[in-house]
Amino acid sequence: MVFSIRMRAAQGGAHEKGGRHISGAERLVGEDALSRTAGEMVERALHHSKGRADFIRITMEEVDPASTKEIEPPAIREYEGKTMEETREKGLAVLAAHGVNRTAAEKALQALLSLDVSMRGAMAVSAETGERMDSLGDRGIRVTRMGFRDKAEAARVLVSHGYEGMHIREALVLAGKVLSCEDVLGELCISDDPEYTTGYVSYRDESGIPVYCRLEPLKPAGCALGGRVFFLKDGADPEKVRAYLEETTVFVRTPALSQTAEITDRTKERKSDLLTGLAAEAESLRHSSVYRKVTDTVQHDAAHARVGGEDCLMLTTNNYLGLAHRKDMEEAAAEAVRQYGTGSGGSRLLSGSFPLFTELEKALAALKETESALVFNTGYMTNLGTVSALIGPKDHVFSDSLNHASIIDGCRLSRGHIHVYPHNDLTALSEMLEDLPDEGRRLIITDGVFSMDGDIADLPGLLRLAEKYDCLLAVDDAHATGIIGNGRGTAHYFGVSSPRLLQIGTLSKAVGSEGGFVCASETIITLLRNRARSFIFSTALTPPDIGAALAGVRLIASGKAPVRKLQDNISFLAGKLAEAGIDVPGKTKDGKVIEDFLPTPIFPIVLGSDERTLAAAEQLRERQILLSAIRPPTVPKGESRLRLTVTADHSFGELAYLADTLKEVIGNLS
Ligand code: WAQ
Ligand code: MG
Repeated sequence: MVFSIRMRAAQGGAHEKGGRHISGAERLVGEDALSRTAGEMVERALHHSKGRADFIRITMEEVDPASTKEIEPPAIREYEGKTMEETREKGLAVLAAHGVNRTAAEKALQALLSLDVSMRGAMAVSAETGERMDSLGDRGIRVTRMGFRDKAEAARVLVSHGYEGMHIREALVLAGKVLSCEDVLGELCISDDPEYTTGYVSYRDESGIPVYCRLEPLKPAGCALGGRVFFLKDGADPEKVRAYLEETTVFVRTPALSQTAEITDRTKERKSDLLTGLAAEAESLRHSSVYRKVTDTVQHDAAHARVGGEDCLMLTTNNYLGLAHRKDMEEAAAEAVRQYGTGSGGSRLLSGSFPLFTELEKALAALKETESALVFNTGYMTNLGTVSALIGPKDHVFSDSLNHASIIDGCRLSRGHIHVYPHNDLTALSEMLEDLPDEGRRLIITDGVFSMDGDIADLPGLLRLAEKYDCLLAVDDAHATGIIGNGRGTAHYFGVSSPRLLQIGTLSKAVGSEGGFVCASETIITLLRNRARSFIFSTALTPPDIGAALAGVRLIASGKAPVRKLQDNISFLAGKLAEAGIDVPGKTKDGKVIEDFLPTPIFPIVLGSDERTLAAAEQLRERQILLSAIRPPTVPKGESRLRLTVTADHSFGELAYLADTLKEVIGNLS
């Protein structure tokens, strides 16, 4: 037996009581799919981009098989305009070419665009005059009782032609049913989903075949106004149209997209624009202040490099301890090559896990005092794989607003609910946690040392919240491992540990090699080994990477790495910058070193505009000082900065020279 299941959701109470419409849906399903479908509809109402519904009504009704009808789906056409205006014009022209009076179509479009609340259904207008014909107000005609005959097959065919997502599926069915009504000449539809800018017009072509013409973009992104217009033949009875569209059950056959010539048209149309479009984009980047390029650089150690034929003092490496250019590290890498070759040849789970991996993971777990550890190929892949493995669509992740891009991307990939809390603001975070419904897993994630600001997360405070609200807590120690907490990172710096804590880090910065890692409980590591796709589907790092990483971790753990020297350089530079009158958040202010200054090697000198920052970097470059000009999107607009990183390889003399030169250059800026 087939059931019609309908959902209507609103915010601020029921629609009748003045609630704002959030979402509506209708499907025809077998009895076995009733409860699952109801569940999906509830989810959709609770997590809608227009807001969370607090009123949800679900109706289920068995359909009389004798009163059902089966129809062909419309053929799909595509039109992508360069501007919204152009696309709207195209939609009007297409309607006008197929029986709708041009002025009537324009009038209907204007009527849609001047609604102050979206309608729940469609308005019926005369295809001759554009005058509204029904008297159903905001409600309009609600097309219901329709679905694909074989929903899974229809979805498969659509997806295989690049048509993904539910919008087009639902719209094709609706448009098909509407065109199956004799009295309707065509339809115009704009989505009310603020993020969905594609709409369509539908009509019958010269041979009477129903056509669904997608129009992109039909409205500006972020606009929550949408609606539908049905164009009725002259003399049609709107009540008869309504009764048919609301009461007759219609099944739509599976689209046979391979047979429509229109698809080929789309491909042709797109190709001709593609290459010119890309070239124009690249060209405009080249002239912009956020243009990025790569330069050949030969590093001698962490402080000295030859760049473009010139010897420079370098303050722009994350090789904080200088381990990447040490003889003993190079020898460890070479020895690993001699024993295991130059490449791993496979994923860790297949053939790629040579024995140095086990030793390295043991050494990392010991360094961080956790049960277990897992190595990934890069820090970026570590965050991507870890967040997406632990968090799914029903879960919640709480992410500091200044977290690294790899964390942001991991959150997006997880498809969980993302809650961004203001930087290091534990009050705001606890309010967010307090407001959360009880279901789903929660993960709080933060940089340990923030990469662009050099400040440190309040890990003890975060851990208290994680415990109170039953969350996992992940700290990314990319810029903390080998540096703070005697080289053991943020957790050690604060003296905290917990089975709910994940300590993420990289092997590519202070450790002097390449890769990333997670140190955590055996349980978490087992989950990551089995679920983290960036781990599973990457060829393992190479023997020299791991040989060097193991040597680096051992140097740090044994106290033989120059962690102390790095700390001395950090406080020396802070003193010199204070003398030079250069403010560095968290380190110096008004010619003084801040009491309890942050012991991190990252010195952000915020200059404001991209232009000032680039000019300063350029002048420093002329004086053979190399540091990075950090601009949006890496940092917020208006907070462009020189980011200098001090390492253990710098001498006091060089740092003093740096402070003097900075003072002079900043003094010269307008
Ligand atoms: N019957 C009549 N009108 C409806 C119905 C219905 N069952 N459902 C929605 N509407 C009206 C209502 O006024 C909404 O405000 C408006 O349509 C837009 O509804 O190929 O998402 O559900 O990718 O936002 C077009 C797909 C998506 C384009 C349309 O409509 C594509 C969409 P939404
Ligand atoms: Mg919608």
